[in-house]
Amino acid sequence: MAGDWFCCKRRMKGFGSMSASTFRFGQHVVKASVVFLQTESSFALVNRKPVVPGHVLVCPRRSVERFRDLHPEEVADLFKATQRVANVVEQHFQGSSLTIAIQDGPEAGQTVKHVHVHVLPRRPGDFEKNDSIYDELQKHDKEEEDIPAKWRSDEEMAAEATDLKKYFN
Ligand code: AMW
Repeated sequence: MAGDWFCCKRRMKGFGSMSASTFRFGQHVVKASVVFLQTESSFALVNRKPVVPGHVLVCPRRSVERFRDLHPEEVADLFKATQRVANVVEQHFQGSSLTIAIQDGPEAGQTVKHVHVHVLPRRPGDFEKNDSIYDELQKHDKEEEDIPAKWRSDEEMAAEATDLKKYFN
């Protein structure tokens, strides 16, 4: 049964929640303070280097690299969580549209080897050319761009996660 499969998987290596205070995000270990939603098999975190205000990430708990690696139940949970998160960040960051994207594999711009959905609130005129957001997504976390000096502080990220958590209580 799918339910049995899922219960077993929860106890297996690779499951994203490493402890009560940390989550695995590919090669990264992120503090629970930056995670603002947890569901059965997914979690959502704020971004250390957002492309626009409110640019957040939704991930499966199980740390798998490619979208094809997800079990159908995980896909369903991931997209249900993404829909909830998208509604919240659009409202909270006064967006009027959303860009929702997965960079699935290195040639698509993926740098973190753990499936993640980018959710970005959009506003009129936020980019001179609307689709430039995809160029920005591709390059914002490339090596030369992704240096600690450009990351937000733990405190700023935790404060944003605290604000977003309130919508899910
Ligand atoms: W990819 O280019 O793999 O589609 O996107 C990775 C995303 O994860 C980027 O938006 C990047 O800023 C973000 N990111 C990477 N490491 C962390 C981290 N430790 N905490 C929060 N966001 C992160």
